[in-house]
Formats: sequence, C-alpha cells, structure tokens
Amino acid sequence: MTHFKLFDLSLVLPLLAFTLTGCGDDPVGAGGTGTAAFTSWGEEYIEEGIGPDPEGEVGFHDGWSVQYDKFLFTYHDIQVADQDGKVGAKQTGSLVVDNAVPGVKALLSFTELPAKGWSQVSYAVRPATASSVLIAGDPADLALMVERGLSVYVKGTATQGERRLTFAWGFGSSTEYRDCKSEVGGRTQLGIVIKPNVTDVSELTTHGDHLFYDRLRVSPNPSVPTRLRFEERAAADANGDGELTLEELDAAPIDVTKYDPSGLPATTYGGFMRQLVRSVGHFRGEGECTLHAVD
Ligand SMILES: [Ca+2]
Repeated sequence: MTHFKLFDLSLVLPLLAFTLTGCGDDPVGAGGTGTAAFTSWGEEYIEEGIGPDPEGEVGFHDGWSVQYDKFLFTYHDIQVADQDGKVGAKQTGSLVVDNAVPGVKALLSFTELPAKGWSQVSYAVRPATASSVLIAGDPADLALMVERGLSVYVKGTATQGERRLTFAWGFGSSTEYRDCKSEVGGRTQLGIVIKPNVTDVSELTTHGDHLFYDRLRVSPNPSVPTRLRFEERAAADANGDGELTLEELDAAPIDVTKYDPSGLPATTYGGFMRQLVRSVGHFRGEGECTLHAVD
C-alpha cells in the first residue's frame, strides 16, 4: 500500500503547485531558478557551402556556388528581460565566433534566473574590441577585426564552372536584434521560458546565404521570391584579378531589374550587402528578431 500512496503523491503535488502559484509573470508556476544558455551556429550554408539551385531559394539562381573559409561574428549585450523590461541578466564584454569552424559553439550561460517567461531577449552585433574574447577561430582574424573596427568578417571562394573568385569582406556596422522570437510547438514564442533546474538553450544562428539575396526585404507579393544571385557581383571584379573586394562592389551600381533595395538606401552591390549583413543574425534557427540599425 505504501508504494501506491507514494505514487499518488507524485502525481498530485506538481498539479497543486501549478494551481496555487501559476499566474501572470510566473507562467511556469513552480518557482525556483534555471539557466539560459546561448550558443552560435552557422548551419550547413556556412560550414559546407551554398550550391546552385535553379529556383534560387536554397542555392544560387545563376549556377554559382560559395564556400566560406571564415565567418566571424561579434556578439555584444546578450540580454534577457521580462515583459515589464526588468533585466534578468546581461552579457558583459563581447564574444567573437568563427562559424566556419564546424559545430555549435557555447557563448555564455546565465544561471539562477527565476523560473518564468522572459519575453524580451535581445543582442547586438558591434565591432570587436581589444577585450573581445574569441570563442572559436584564428586569433589573427580577431586582431584584424579589432584593428579595422569590424563586427563581421567573412572570407571565401565563389565558383561557377571554371570561373573562380575569392573574397574577404569586413563590415563595421552595428545592429541591435530586439524582441527575438521563434516557433515552439507550432506557435510563436516571444523570448524564452525558464523552468526550474533546466537549462534552456537559445542558438543565435547566423545565416550565411543572406549576403547574396537579391532584395533587402521580403516582397509583400508572395509570388515574388527572394533569390540568391552572384553573377552580377562577379562582374564587379573591375580589375579582373580574381579577388572581389568590397570596394569594387561599392563602385558597381545594382541592376534594378534583378535587385530590389525594397525602399532602403542601397544603390551599389556593396551598399546592398552592407544592408544584407544585418539580416544574418537570427534566433533559435529560423526565428527572427526586430532589427535596429545603429550605424
Ligand atoms: Ca578585384
């Protein structure tokens, strides 16, 4: 009989706890604390490359392929706050990760966060500094980013048949990613939910294909796709030396029959990519944040 009694209690107690304390800012209702962990991953596009795709959706519309050798991203101000804006935890310093290095990288963990919904999760990408910590990658790349004031640095090769172009592009832009949300169990979840004694993991995913989009915003017309293109960028190698520089892209006006700046100020391929680089940062895979361009 003792056995049955224990079994009954184990069912009843959690239900009671939920009923008595579950309300408002404490949707989990169990009290206690948990951990919010943050990681970064570049998915297959950055680890393995982007191939051709006649539809232009999962690969290049024009037969090109791109392989990244480096994809460095600088994370600042990773922050968890509740619906009232009360900050539960905030990153100090900054972290640099090269997502061309395979695997999901641990960035940081906030421990002992009260178990509840934290609906305002945000982070920022700003230039690396002398105190930035390298999570994965070559220290020489971090040194270069600090020296040049870069927040994002990518290096790679584009090929199409016998044609081959290398690139090494540094971006100094600052962007805030606020109100991050993702799909959880078929519905949109704003931020994260911390449960007692559980580590919740948020991947700050970097999407390497976005640099090659042919429009800056998704078309309001669902029949107009966003495609990946490279041919017009390839033509911007003005000195024909096989290295496509950002300065060359800055000097090449976009073909407005193929590229749509979607109302944003971008008149050259360089200007286009300086906008697109802000859209690289994501949340928990396909989840998105509200982008705020700082400079
Ligand atoms: Ca060149």
